[in-house]
Amino acid sequence: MAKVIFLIGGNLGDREQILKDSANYLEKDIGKVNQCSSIYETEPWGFEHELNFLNQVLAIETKLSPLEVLERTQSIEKIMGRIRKKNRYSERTIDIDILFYDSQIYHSDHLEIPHPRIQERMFALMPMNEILPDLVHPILNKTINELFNECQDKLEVKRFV
Ligand code: PH2
Ligand code: MG
Ligand code: MG
Repeated sequence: MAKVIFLIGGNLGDREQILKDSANYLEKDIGKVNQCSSIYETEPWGFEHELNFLNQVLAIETKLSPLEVLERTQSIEKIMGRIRKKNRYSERTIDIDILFYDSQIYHSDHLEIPHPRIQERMFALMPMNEILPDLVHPILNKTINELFNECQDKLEVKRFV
């Protein structure tokens, strides 16, 4: 069994219900949810939008490979009504990102693990720091708590539930 850490979030629609539904789909299609962070309300990172995001981190146990996990997260995003635009970053109902898969390092055209921008994003670090402060980033060789303390991202991230 592998331990996979997901970041889920979106800024359109009934944000809280969509997070709950997505977590239920993840448990059904990928594996047992062992830990989940609080839900955080977060300012859009990397683009301008009037609607804030809700974000949450989940730790799931799975027997699936990284690519199988990716396929399933993409089908759940579709079911949950995600429409992809051409812009790099844009508003969405749900985005499901794989942050870590055990301590594996995986690079392909479609998938990069660990997620390459965790250390730049408070909206990922703060919920991770709540449930997994001692997890070591396998490339940066620092704990989540160290990355959280060093992160310069000043966008607002506050507990929502
Ligand atoms: N995801 C992005 C870009 N910007 N900002 C916030 N607050 N939350 C996100 O989940 C997010 C973002 C790219 O996937
Ligand atoms: Mg993302
Ligand atoms: Mg994504």
